[in-house]
Amino acid sequence: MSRTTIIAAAQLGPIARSENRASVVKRMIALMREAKAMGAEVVAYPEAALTAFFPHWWTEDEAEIDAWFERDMPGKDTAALFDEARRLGVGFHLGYCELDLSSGKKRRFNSSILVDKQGAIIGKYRKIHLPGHFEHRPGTPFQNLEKRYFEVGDLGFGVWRAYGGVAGMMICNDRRWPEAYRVLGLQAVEMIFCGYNTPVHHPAAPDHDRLGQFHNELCMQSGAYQNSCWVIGVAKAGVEEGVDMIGGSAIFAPTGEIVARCSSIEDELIVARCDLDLGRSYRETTFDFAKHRRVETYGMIVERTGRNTP
Ligand code: CDV
Repeated sequence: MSRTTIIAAAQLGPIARSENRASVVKRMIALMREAKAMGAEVVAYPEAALTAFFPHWWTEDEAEIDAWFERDMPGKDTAALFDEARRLGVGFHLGYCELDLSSGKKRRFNSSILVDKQGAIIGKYRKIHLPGHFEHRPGTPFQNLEKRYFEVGDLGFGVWRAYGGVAGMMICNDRRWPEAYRVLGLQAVEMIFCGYNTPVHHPAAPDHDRLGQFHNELCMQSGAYQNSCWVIGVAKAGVEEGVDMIGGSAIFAPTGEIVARCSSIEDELIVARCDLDLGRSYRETTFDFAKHRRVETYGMIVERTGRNTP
């Protein structure tokens, strides 16, 4: 019996700094309904999907920073998304900024969750590879202050039984790091959800700009292929408060092929019929980890080549 899950990626166009969460959730619900109409079992939203991507701006005002974060999930404005998921019987993946007060101390994370068809949260991930810088760089056209506004995630890369298979998550910059996929691959992940906010311009290395979309696809194609899994890359796209974002949301098969890709930089839904057994022929041949991975020799190779020596 084939295991097929219809997966939707709901790209979001720009979100204005002044746009409130209720308005964004309304946009997301419209995409969720479209996903349901196309037979999707799960719909994926981008990183920090509920607001404009505020790490592009410097502020020292604690209350202003906190206002970009969710204290509760679901909260006042996001409850409607959970209610709609339950009503339609569609699961979802959501990236959001999490304010965690549970330890009595304020902790901020760039997080994502998996929600099942009954509207229950079944998995949470907190972004590990935070890009950008901590200090104020007022001379640049925009900043990436993720290192300032978020702590490094403390939940590792986990997997959950969801949507008929084994699901995992990573967030934006994580997708550029092979170890993120491999830790999930070692847990036999079958679908990886990855939301992102990626500017076209890279202030620290403008010569990389022309390759933004190429690198976006390169890392997700290879991550999918080398770990025999589906990857759902879903973007915030378009010009958001003066920052041009690459978009290019796509669904990657375990073959490394792109099977669906957004063609706009606006709110747009793509859907793919994902055969979860497609990964099996790779997992049991080329990428049979137990048979072919030789971790015990890798340290020797690092020593010999001198890579990573301080
Ligand atoms: N939100 C991100 O993690 N963005 C980074 C940018 C800053 C390079 C990315 O890897 O796409």
